[in-house]
Amino acid sequence: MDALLIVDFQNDFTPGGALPVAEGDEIAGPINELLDRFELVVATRDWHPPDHGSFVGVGVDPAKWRGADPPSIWPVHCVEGTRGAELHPDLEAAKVDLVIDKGQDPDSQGYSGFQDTRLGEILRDRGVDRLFVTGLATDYCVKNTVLDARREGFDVTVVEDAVRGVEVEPGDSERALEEMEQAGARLASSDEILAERA
Ligand code: VGL
Ligand code: ZN
Repeated sequence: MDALLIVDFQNDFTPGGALPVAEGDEIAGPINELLDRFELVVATRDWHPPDHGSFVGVGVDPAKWRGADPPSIWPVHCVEGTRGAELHPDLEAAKVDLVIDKGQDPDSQGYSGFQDTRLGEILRDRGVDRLFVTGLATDYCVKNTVLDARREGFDVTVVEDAVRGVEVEPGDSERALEEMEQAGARLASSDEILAERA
């Protein structure tokens, strides 16, 4: 069974948002075209408490901080319940079956949709073995979600034209895609996937 996964396609990660990804809004087109081709569509949301340790200026106890990703590096973004944390209005959200919130622990970046959530369990319960991944950002939450999906044994395809990166350093997205491929993920365009699923 196949599922479409939409990672963090939220207002704050698109132009005009708090942590904008260039052309982040442009992924709406290919994602919307894919929605009808999947029996199960799951969206994740970055969903932080107001004092999340990822935010610039929030003091973090290094003894409590979980994971290798550094804290206090991002502008305040995707605070639970705010407009910036809502799914992007161009996404046909009525076709999303399930929304999974993550990044709720103040002491971890929580980039991956599998971290501290029931995503893996839910997918396995529904018989999903193949994941088609879209969303934002290629070099953070998409990458970490894909690497965890591979660790959990899912077959993963990354939809190249339905992801965009933050690019803190130029080339970060390209390197992230290579890392995902190294981990066994396949890269394909939305047109290729539409043709496969016609
Ligand atoms: C993300 C930076 C901080 C992402 C989330 O969704 O890729 N990036 N929090
Ligand atoms: Zn975040």
